[in-house]
Amino acid sequence: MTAPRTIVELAAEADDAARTATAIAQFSESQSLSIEEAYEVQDLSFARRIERGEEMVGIKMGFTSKAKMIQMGVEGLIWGRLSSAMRVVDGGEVSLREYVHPRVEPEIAFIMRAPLSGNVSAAEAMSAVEAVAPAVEIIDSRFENFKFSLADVVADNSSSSGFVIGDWSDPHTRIANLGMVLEKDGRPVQIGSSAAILGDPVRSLVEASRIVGESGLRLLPGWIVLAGGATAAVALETGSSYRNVVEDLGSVGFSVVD
Ligand code: OOG
Ligand code: MG
Repeated sequence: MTAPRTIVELAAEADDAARTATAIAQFSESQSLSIEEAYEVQDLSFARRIERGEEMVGIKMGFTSKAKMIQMGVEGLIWGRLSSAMRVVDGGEVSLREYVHPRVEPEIAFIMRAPLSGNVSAAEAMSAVEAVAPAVEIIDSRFENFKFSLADVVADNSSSSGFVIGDWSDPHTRIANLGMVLEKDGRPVQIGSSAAILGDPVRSLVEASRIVGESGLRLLPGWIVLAGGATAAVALETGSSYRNVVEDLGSVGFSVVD
């Protein structure tokens, strides 16, 4: 038996895998990892990005819809950290070479106006929001075959790897039940509603406030919060383009080059 790797070693492994787009074995296959330890791995792994000059620009919520939990076979709300280097401009291009096995999912994004942390009501959460927008998240598990336990995925920064934000709308725009269509090359490949995200994406923001509060953090002004995929995620293919078309909010997307 080899000794279990330390949190620092796991953080380095997760970060190297993401940086070099190389698949690794699930941590939980060779050692036990609590959810708390997994967030420590995420924290230290993200700190390596900061050391390389990336900036923390927000957070993403995960498994806020049934569709996502069913697709991945994992349950429990999770969160991950977004960095400046993960942002892709609306209409931009991504290269498959930068990822292991990337997928795209349709989301709703918030941008914060005021700090938020701990237990808040939906009204309190929304009063801290500057604007809302349609978004797509590019997720990429660093684990082989996109398979993981809840602790594994948390340690892997909840599969965060890219995100694209569309035009911002007034925060008073009703977002509780908007039609969302993920298109591939102009054809629908996933159809859903913002109501799939915890019944209303604002509940995801309420959960984000609570969950980061538990880690002693606050959502900061200017930060982006991704509410979570409304449908199952779709694998990216070279030469294709993807758009999330959201009723009343507009659309956002990108295309994939080799
Ligand atoms: C984990 C990330 C989940 C979401 O929106 O639910 C997520 C994964 O599916 O790899 O981003
Ligand atoms: Mg997501």
